[in-house]
Formats: sequence, structure tokens, C-alpha cells
Amino acid sequence: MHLLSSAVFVGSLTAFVTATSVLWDGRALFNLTNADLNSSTGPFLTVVKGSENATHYSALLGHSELPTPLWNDLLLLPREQVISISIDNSSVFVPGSGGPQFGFRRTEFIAANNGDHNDLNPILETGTTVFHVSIKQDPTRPLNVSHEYQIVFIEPSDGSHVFELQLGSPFTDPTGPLPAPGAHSFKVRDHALDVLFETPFAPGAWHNFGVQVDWTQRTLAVLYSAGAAPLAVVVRAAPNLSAAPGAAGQGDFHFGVLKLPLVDPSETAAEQGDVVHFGIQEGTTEALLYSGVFVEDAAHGVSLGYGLSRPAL
Ligand SMILES: *[C@@H]1O[C@H](CO)[C@@H](O)[C@H](O)[C@H]1NC(C)=O
Ligand SMILES: *[C@@H]1O[C@H](CO)[C@@H](O)[C@H](O)[C@H]1NC(C)=O
Ligand SMILES: *[C@@H]1O[C@H](CO)[C@@H](O)[C@H](O)[C@H]1NC(C)=O
Ligand SMILES: *[C@@H]1O[C@H](CO)[C@@H](O)[C@H](O)[C@H]1NC(C)=O
Ligand SMILES: *[C@@H]1O[C@H](CO)[C@@H](O)[C@H](O)[C@H]1NC(C)=O
Ligand SMILES: CC(=O)N[C@H]1CO[C@H](CO)[C@@H](O)[C@@H]1O
Repeated sequence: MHLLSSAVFVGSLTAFVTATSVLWDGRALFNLTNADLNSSTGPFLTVVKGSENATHYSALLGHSELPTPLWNDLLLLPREQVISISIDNSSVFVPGSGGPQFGFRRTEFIAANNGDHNDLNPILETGTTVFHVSIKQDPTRPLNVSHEYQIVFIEPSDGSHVFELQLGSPFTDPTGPLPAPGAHSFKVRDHALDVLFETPFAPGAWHNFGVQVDWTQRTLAVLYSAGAAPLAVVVRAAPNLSAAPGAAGQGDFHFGVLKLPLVDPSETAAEQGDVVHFGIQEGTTEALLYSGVFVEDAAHGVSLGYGLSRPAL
């Protein structure tokens, strides 16, 4: 196996091999079905989407696509299905209040146990926990990096994000030159929207992220690797003190495709500042591929892939 000869592997020999503690597992086993997605049975609440059923916007890809290799079983065989999550012009979410979100196009999965996220969130968001996710391009349905995409985030009820993974050109009012510098890169942003880590979204490869949240000290740390390499630390624990402590800082763990609009010069100044309800959307069909989504308790180590782990950061 080529890993044995890689410098990354040699560098991680100081890591220890141990069983870590998975708090919620969103790696879609082969017995999870598209019907389960429709009904939010299993690990995903699938309500953040447009008016069509969940299977219009998402699919479990069975054996047709290989997941990130980091979490394959000991025989190197995949133990999870890739999930495709897409948006089109019908992807207008209507929340419980506030009216249809015509500014956004969005499809997101939320971590849950058979639809129950409220009981799960305090378990995932206490102590020090690590949010793992791997992302790959869907070459047939590319994103439009002239827009901003928020693709992974934890959202407390105030609508802020404890951290987020972002792609594309950050929304600005007025619109700046497009695409913005770094539009083709993933950005891991903290609660204050400062960029902690940036790396290019190269086609054809899985991009593997682990974001460690210390919910008590309110810090963030980031691990990353591309392709088959085990995770490596790219950001040591950095303060994230604008995030609220305690229950007010806890919220749903989302992953998917949330596309922001561009400012529409024909709309009023107030409308131009209201990204949720106004602005320009082309209505194109776009998608991302996900695998390796799970949350673990860092008290038992941070998983790096291939059964390796390291102490919390
Ligand atoms: C899928 O398989 C796992 C592991 O064997 C099991 O725990 C789970 O209950 C199964 N899910 C369904 C929906 O059958
Ligand atoms: C999900 O719902 C859609 C719309 O009702 C339906 O066409 C599709 O067959 C459902 N998929 C499964 C696997 O049940
Ligand atoms: C989604 O699926 C449910 C259950 O199968 C069905 O009652 C409903 O009409 C479907 N909605 C759409 C928009 O297809
Ligand atoms: C996309 O949806 C919006 C809102 O429903 C609608 O106003 C617009 O005409 C649609 N665009 C296309 C290209 O279908
Ligand atoms: C991408 O977005 C820009 C800005 O709105 C738009 O001009 C362009 O036509 C879009 N490209 C596609 C393929 O939709
Ligand atoms: C990296 C970093 O320090 N990020 C932010 C975390 O929260 C503090 C307090 O609000 C901000 O000032 C930092 O910029």
C-alpha cells in the first residue's frame, strides 16, 4: 500500500493507534436507503431544502463512487456510501417563520438520530469534540465560484456559525471583482468570519477536514489532508471567543450546499442588504459529494484515518 512509503505516514508514527469515541456517525452504511433520506430515518434530518422530496436533491451513491479512504475497513474496503447533495432553482427553503428564502438556494443535511437533533446537539457540543467531513467535486454539476457557498457549519439559534467551511467569492454589498481572490479555495472560518485555514479545491480528490471545537475554552483547531493522506494538524487551537458559551452557543451541525446570491442593482438598498430574501440567483443545478462525516469526543483522541489517532490539540 503506497501509504507505507509516504513521508506523511512516517511523520505520524508518533501518533497512537486506539479506539476513539464516535458520538454521532454520518458515514452512510450500505443499508441506508434513499427512502430513509426522504423520511429523515437514520443519521440525517433532511428538511433544509426546496419543495421537492429529499431524494430530488440528494442521493446515496452505493458502490458507484468510492468514499474517502481514511475510514475504510481493515481490508481497505469501503464501509460507507458517498452522498451527493445538490441544489437547483427550486431549492428555496421555507423556514418556520420569516417567509421563503428567495435569496438562497440550499440543501443541507443536519446531524440527527431518526430526526431528533435537539437531544443530539448537547452531546456533540460539550467538552472537546471533532467534526469530520470529506468533500469532493461533482464534475458534472460544478459550483459557480462567483457566488459564496457555506457548506459545513454549526448554527446556534442566533444564526451565527461556531465555525464554517466556505467556498467561492464572499458575498459583498456592493459586489466586488468576481471571482474574488481565493474563490477556488476552501476557507475554514471562525465565528468572527476570520479565515483560519485555506486550501485549493482541486478536482478529483477527496478533501478531508477535522475541526476540533473546545466548547469550554472556546477554541478551534483544524486538521486537513487531501486524497489518501491521513489528517495532519494545520491550525493549533485558536481562540473563538465571539462564539457564545454554554447552550446558547450550541446548534445544528449542517453539511451540504448553501449558495448565497449576488446583489441585484435593481433592488432597493434595504433589499440589497438582505441576502436571505433578495438578490441574483441563476438557478443552475450544482452539487458536492460528501463522505466521512462523523463527530468524535477528543478526550479519547482525534482520528487521523487508518486507525491512527493523536491527542486533542
Ligand atoms: C444497518 O447496519 C448497521 C450495522 O450492522 C445496524 O446497526 C443498523 O441498524 C442497520 N440499519 C438498518 C436501517 O437496517
Ligand atoms: C422519495 O420521494 C419521491 C417523491 O415522492 C419519490 O419519487 C421517490 O420514489 C422516493 N424515494 C424513495 C426511495 O422512496
Ligand atoms: C414526497 O413524498 C411523500 C411521501 O412519499 C408524498 O406524500 C409527497 O407528496 C411527496 N412530495 C413531493 C413534492 O413529491
Ligand atoms: C428561479 O426561481 C425564482 C424564484 O422562484 C424565480 O423568480 C425565477 O424566475 C426562477 N428562475 C429560473 C431561471 O427558472
Ligand atoms: C455564475 O455567476 C455569475 C454571477 O452571477 C454569472 O454572471 C454567471 O453567468 C454564472 N455562471 C453560470 C454558469 O451560471
Ligand atoms: C483566530 C481568532 O483569534 N479568531 C477570533 C476568535 O474570537 C475572538 C474574540 O471575538 C476574535 O477576536 C478572533 O479574531
